[in-house]
Amino acid sequence: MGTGRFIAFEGIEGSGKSTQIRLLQEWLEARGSDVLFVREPGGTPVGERIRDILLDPSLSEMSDICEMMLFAASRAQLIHQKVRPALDAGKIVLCDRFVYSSLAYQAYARGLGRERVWTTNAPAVDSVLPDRVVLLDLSPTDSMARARARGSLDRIEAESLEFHEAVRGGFLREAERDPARFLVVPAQGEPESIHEAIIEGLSELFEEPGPGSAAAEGQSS
Ligand code: T5A
Repeated sequence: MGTGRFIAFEGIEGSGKSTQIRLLQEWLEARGSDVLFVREPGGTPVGERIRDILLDPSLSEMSDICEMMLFAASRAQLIHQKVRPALDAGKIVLCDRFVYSSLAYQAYARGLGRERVWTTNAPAVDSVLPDRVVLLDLSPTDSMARARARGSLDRIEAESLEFHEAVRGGFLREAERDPARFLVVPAQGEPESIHEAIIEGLSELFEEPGPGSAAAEGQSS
């Protein structure tokens, strides 16, 4: 992978991912960073068409396996067309959801199993894993209240409270498996204070290499 930085935001619906990504992007750009924002499913012309199918409430007959593969297909195109080139160009990529959403929703909540979902996604991810994953943790009751306040629910938002509990549990299990990669941030409270917690949690990713450090001298120790 290139010299850029890859940060994924995860969490149940309405946990504030878009809000926090926007705040982080503004903060990074004010410091002169070159930032690419992408979202899943979607983020490319191919992926946005797949997104329309995935979220269409009229397609309730969609099988769980079909759903898993469509998310992976959108992801494959995003990595190929946007994420890998941006990382190779040294950009900071902020991604609204990534493969951990497939683990939480399809492996845990749908019950397809972690190994099957991971194996299906391996060629899509193509070894491009985020440097850090910001998990915005919110209760499903609060999440659904925020989603309903915005209007009609999409195909996945319309699932039961138990489903969304299982999704939240799935994310927390993934965070426990990989604590060095995950930053778990409570998603209650003012957006600005959540933003500050994220900046603090990610600070080592944005530290400038000091003069004389290995990174500054181009060494790869
Ligand atoms: N999915 C996705 C899978 O099943 N498998 C996969 O592999 C992938 C990639 C995507 C759906 O697909 C599923 C998951 C999803 O069901 P989406 O429309 O992209 O659908 O859904 P979300 O990513 O969940 O997007 P949302 O917009 O619903 O949630 P966000 O981005 O987390 O939240 P945000 O920032 O838009 O905020 C939601 C509302 O809450 C308010 C905002 O103003 C907004 O109204 N808000 C706050 N309110 C109070 N306090 C705060 N701190 C707040 N922060 C934001």
